[in-house]
Amino acid sequence: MTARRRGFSLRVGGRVLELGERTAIMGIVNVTPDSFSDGGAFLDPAAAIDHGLRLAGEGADILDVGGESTRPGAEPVSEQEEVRRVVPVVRELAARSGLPVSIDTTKAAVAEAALAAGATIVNDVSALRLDPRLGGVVARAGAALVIMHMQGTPRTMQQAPRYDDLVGEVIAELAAGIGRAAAAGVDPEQVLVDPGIGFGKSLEHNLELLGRLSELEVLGRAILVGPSRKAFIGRLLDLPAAERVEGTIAACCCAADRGAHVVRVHDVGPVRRALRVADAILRGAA
Ligand code: HH2
Repeated sequence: MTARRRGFSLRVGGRVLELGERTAIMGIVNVTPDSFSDGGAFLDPAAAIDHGLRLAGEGADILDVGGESTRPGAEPVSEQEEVRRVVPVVRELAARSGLPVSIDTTKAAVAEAALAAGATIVNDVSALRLDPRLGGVVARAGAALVIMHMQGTPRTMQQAPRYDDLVGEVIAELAAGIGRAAAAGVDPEQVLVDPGIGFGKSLEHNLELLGRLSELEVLGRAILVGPSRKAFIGRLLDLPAAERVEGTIAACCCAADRGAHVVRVHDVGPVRRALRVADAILRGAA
């Protein structure tokens, strides 16, 4: 165990995913035409499946499949289209990757179809605020649930994000999300929390949230964070999304030091290698 990380056991299908000993990696599989960093690259199901299998080979612990971009100003996708994009990819990756598959969606119908196809984790960037049926779907499946903080909606969130007490407000809203999950019958042990890097946050907000990540431990849940290739790194380095891997690694190592159990990233291989070293140092310091 690292000095700063409590252990958690997530039930994912018939298996248990142990979190805490080393930093787990959620590899991103975007089956979209318009994601901010890799839109269109894996819209074809065969390309998305190959990509997911490659991330598994590079050391991912979870594969997160998404069919709708959440980038600022992205066009909404219909339920039917999102199901059509993600279900074949979830089915193949659940059967062939050997890893738990997560479905990145805010919609109950999409989650239901993905869970039936073999997903065991639901990653909801709306923290159960957008679809009142989603919590019940997660509860009935016995799935794990990621609850993420977002100020506003993807359409408006980056217009003028402001907080009186950033970390306090993020914690309070995540606590409300945990409450919504419990009210829907989701086992609290199955819930992870995420401060939502880039979702209604300025550069300074993102840096403060990553720097003070360990304060989320008061929620008593495993912590997931997604800094991968995001605009705050681009702002600091003045580089496009494809050239933000070193910045992503720096953010992931800082997050691991501040209690992150899982990092959600595009560049699994480089982040895995970096975290192996970071985790060894943190374990030695424990
Ligand atoms: N970030 C994105 C999407 N889903 N889920 C969680 N839990 N945390 C995050 O930080 C997070 C997320 C945005 O990244 P990406 O999927 O690459 O982009 P897009 O939404 O444009 O597809």
